Amino acid sequence: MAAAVLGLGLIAAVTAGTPGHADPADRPAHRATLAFPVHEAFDSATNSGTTSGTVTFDNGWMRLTNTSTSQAGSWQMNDSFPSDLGIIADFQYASWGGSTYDGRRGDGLAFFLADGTAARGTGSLGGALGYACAGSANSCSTNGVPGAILGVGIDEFGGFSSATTGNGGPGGAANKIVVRGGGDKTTGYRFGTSASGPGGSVETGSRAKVRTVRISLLPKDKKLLLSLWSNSGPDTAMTQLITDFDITTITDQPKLPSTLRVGFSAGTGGATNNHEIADLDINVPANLSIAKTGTPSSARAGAGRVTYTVTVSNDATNDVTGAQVRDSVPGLTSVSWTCTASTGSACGAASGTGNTIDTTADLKRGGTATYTVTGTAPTSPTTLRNRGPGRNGTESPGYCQNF
Ligand SMILES: [Ca+2]
Repeated sequence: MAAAVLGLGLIAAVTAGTPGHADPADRPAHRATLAFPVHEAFDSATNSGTTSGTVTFDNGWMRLTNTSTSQAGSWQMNDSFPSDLGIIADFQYASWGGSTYDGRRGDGLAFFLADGTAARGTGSLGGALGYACAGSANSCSTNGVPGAILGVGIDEFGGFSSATTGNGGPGGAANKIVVRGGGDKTTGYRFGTSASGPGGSVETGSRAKVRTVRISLLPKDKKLLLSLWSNSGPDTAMTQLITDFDITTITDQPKLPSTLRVGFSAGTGGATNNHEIADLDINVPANLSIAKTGTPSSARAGAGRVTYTVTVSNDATNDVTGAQVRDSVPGLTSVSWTCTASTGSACGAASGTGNTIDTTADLKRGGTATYTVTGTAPTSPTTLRNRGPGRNGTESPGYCQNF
């Protein structure tokens, strides 16, 4: 009897965490140390953070500035998290409805990180986006966010690149995503790098054209590597705009504190816009891999029940909660599976049936979840191969979908 080659190598998608879709009531919103994943919907003035400056809440959006001139506002989470974990943050923003100065609306908004022990506060208005210090060329006279570590400006007007922002810069440049380093009072906030917005713009023009930005920050070999993705509106692809920029190379960059908080800020000057955040998800990066182990990669047709195992492993980077495990089981029928986890880790479900495994696991550093899959081989000779987007889930950082 001919052998039916069963493609037992698997298509697997392993996603660390599933941000953003569960009921916020299920989320740990307020703890001394954040438990990941974190979700903040900004649907109410009562939320997981504290505001300063011109912040209001409106129909599910946090409005950091309205369309009045010369404003700045900010929000910072109440709780902090260890800085050695790295983070992946996804947020949704809109910038719209303002009036122009010199032909452009503005100024922009920023995602930032600050020392978890620093006082909260807002930076300078206008082109400093409520994050950086500001003043004259290469010199600051008004303060930035206290104890700041990193600011990523979504800058429609262009002032966040200016020499009069954050003790210097390459010069005003509109529609950029701009990375500035940390600082305190009038020191630091130096220019790091910038990239043009997707499609050459960063302004959404309306809430309906909300954009999603993903920022990943990964500690690696004493470096702190920042990557950034943005889409250009609903149902558009995420484009990677910044890849592994090491923020420790920025002039006057502060030493990394032991804990961090996430914040948002925005500013207006002569140019204005509503600068708004709809949603924030934060997770820790995890480096998951997935492998078929044991038992044959081919089986005779009519061989009856076939069993193989799939092991999902978490490396030593971070514990991960709610990692998604997906596997398509080709060729077999009457498929069932059971899951066991290593000590301290947990299977989201102990067992399941069907040719699509779609489940979750909580995996400690170095932890594993092992799926024992059993199905019935086909009765006639057939070549069945399973070709997928990747054999493992290690496409950094912990996500292998949506890119
Ligand atoms: Ca919201």
